[in-house]
Amino acid sequence: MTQTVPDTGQQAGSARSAEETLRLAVEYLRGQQDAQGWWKGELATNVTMDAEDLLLRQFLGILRPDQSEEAARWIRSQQREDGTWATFPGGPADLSTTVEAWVALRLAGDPVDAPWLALAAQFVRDNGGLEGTRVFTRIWLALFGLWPWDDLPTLPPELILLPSWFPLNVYDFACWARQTIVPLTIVGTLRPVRPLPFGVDELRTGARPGAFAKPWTWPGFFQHLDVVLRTYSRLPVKPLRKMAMRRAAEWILARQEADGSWGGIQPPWVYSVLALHLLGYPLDHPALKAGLDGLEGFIIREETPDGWVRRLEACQSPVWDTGLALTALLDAGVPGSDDAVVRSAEWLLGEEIRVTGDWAVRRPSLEPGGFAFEFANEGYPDTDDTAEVVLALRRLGHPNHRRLRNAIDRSVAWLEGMQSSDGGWGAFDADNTRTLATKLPFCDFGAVIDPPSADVTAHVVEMLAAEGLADSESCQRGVDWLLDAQEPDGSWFGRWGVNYVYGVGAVVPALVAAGIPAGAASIRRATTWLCEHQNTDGGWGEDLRSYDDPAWAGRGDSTPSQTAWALLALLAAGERQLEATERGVRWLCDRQRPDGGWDEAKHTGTGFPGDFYLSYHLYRIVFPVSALGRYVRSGS
Ligand code: R04
Repeated sequence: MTQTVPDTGQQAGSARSAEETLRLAVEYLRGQQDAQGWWKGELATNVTMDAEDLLLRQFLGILRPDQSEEAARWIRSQQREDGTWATFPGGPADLSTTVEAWVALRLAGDPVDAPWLALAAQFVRDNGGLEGTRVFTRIWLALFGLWPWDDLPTLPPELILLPSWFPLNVYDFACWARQTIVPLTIVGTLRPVRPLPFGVDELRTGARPGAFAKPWTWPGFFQHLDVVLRTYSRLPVKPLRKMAMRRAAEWILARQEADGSWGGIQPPWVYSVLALHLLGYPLDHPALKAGLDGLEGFIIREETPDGWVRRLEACQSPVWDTGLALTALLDAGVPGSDDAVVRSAEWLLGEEIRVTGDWAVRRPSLEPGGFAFEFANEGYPDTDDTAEVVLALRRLGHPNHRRLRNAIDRSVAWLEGMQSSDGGWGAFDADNTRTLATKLPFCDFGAVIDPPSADVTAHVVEMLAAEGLADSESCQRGVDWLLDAQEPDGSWFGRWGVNYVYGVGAVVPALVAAGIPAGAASIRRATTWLCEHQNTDGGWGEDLRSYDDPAWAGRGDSTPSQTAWALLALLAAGERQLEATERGVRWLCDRQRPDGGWDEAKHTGTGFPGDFYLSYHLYRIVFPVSALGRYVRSGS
């Protein structure tokens, strides 16, 4: 985009200066703040959310025509040229997503011979059919009698009875998988079928399940175990089943959050609603009513030239966004006494978690503390949000200094306690590293454990160092973990952001903060990697395909957030004068919109590497503001 702003004399030509770009961006960011002090950008994912929203409502008998019409309009708007759907913009056709979108559009009344559905069906048949879709997709089909419950992996509700030391107990699963699986054990036991007025034969290949793998391999072992479990579930007398079902229901009810959600994320939420409903809870029962009303609060409606569209956010990110926005404003030089800063800090302090959650199963003597990602997720504070919020709050003088300090001290203690035995940090749990769960045939989608990652560990290390704890044993073990995790090419894997650029953008500032000299070999290799992966336009970008194909590591069209991550690393490494840094800054200045924001068409956030991606709509502003702020202020 060409700029029409007058030359400020900063650069040759008519380009906008870094100072002016920053000033406009700060104004834009201020304009995005809610009156209550928080920021929240949309969290975009893919159309399985919208398809499942319709399927849930249909199943419960509460689907309204306006809802299916508006969701269908959104789903159609996301269809690729070839009639399929992807899990991220610009991505390849995805079989499960295409099947779910096709079923949702049929439900909304699109005729089976509509050209756009015929194209999709052809793709599905040519690429494995229903038979090749993920387990979640086939569960949705089974609910409507379109797939046999018997042809799904069994997950018995008795799982909830296993003690936390036993292999494959529910606490071996990452919290997001745990909260999904427990309600699904109930659904998979009750096996409801509510027919639809249409079939899905257009999507079948007729393929039969393949032969069992050898019993001494994991796939084979679990296939044989499945036969045993299925036989058990057919026994007329199952001594533990009734107790297990009751315990599972209690487990679910005890974990509903103040906004009616479970874990603040769509899958546990939707399956918990389903499970309670199937157990006989009426839709006007307080738990179900809160669940369904709360879900409606995650709906975004928008008027488009084609009419209203409706889409469901998989999750909401206010605490994360507010922590990052506050850091960005402070990086830009906005004073701690500024009204926007004070209001956001005040709001964040009110979000501190003071009760224990599932994390206490692995750390029973640890005092509660920390922050979660969402408005309401008391059971699942995470280390990443806690580190980022502390990094922001600690820079403020607060009118009530004691209150701020106490919250920070509790967060620091909680984070130290949440360190895994190998020295790194996972996002929601300590030592959530048992890989047995990943071998279950049920778990064919997404990450199901939460082991330490470089990005999260870096955020915690950076925070400990900022708090003066760089020399503590906890921080030093974190540093060692990070040095150990560096890739041979000098980068770090990005678990929650795309991808190696995110890893480097998190780890380099952390290592430097923790006292590793900018000239150390590890830092040099990282900055060299960045310089080698800068685009010719001066920006950085990394395609989501980097998670599946090493050829894409560090490569892709430049985006504002990824360019900013690279700059944050270069600036932390003391490379302000480097030409690569200047060109990166120029890329941001040249691409800024007249209103002070940036466009970002790609997803740069990661839900599950390879399977599920997120677009945080605020990333395109908060990270450029931080990077430009640190650039401008380190130059004076
Ligand atoms: C960027 C920092 C993130 N920090 C906290 C993470 C918060 C969000 O975490 C999740 C978001 C998710 N969405 N959907 C799922 C999910 C899981 C998360 C999800 C869960 C289960 C299944 C499918 C999707 F942990 Br099954 C939006 C670390």
